[in-house]
Amino acid sequence: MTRSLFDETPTPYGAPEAIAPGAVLLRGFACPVADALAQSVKQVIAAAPLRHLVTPGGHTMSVAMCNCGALGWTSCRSGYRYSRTDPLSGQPWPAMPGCFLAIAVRAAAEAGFDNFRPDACLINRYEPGARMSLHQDRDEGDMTAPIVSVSLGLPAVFLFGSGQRSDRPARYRLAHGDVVVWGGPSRLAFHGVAPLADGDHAQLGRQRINLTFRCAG
Ligand code: MD3
Ligand code: FE
Repeated sequence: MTRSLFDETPTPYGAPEAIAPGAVLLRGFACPVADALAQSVKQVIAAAPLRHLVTPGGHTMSVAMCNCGALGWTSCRSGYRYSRTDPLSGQPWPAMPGCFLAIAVRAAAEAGFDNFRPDACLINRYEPGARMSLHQDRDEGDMTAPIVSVSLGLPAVFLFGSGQRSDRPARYRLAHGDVVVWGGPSRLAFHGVAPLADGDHAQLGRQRINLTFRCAG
């Protein structure tokens, strides 16, 4: 696997980019706090280990997940739901680290959402080959609130469709430190992630971590 010097150059934080109605891309926005975020991810997953959820259809997801905050997203026989406790331990999810909440609130404000107070953060861990097929996020209680996503580690190709699964999705490369705010008409758009290409990230190694902040309750 060859890597160009270009891939390792941190993305400079430029102007917010509107990529769809209600969707704002903040390239490199989390770069200044990326090390602190990665450190906090380690602490959270030490308390609530990453696990591969089984879909209600019986498939094991290639992405490994866990949660922090008051509510966590999990699968069960009948579908998906937000739960106050980790089904693996029966304990509440780890608290949302202060640096998580701070970057999510700042990013939302940058995109025009002034009172964003997420109560859930889903941590997704992609190893090479892991992917997420096109889906909508519709288990959250407050659909007027945006979802804020923070990418760390290896770059991924993010697929962004319209309101219909059948439309051919647009593709965006999301790299270390990139933040996207998905609100308004984009909140219910179909989206997914193409299989992760192998690589070795200077800070995170052979993986991509994605944090999504949600108002679930
Ligand atoms: C667009 N995660 O956890 S983040 C997910 O990179 C999820 O791990 C992907 O989709 C990842 O549900 C994508 C970007 C994202 C998150 C939520 C969205 C885009 C979205 C909700 C609505 C529209
Ligand atoms: Fe999603």
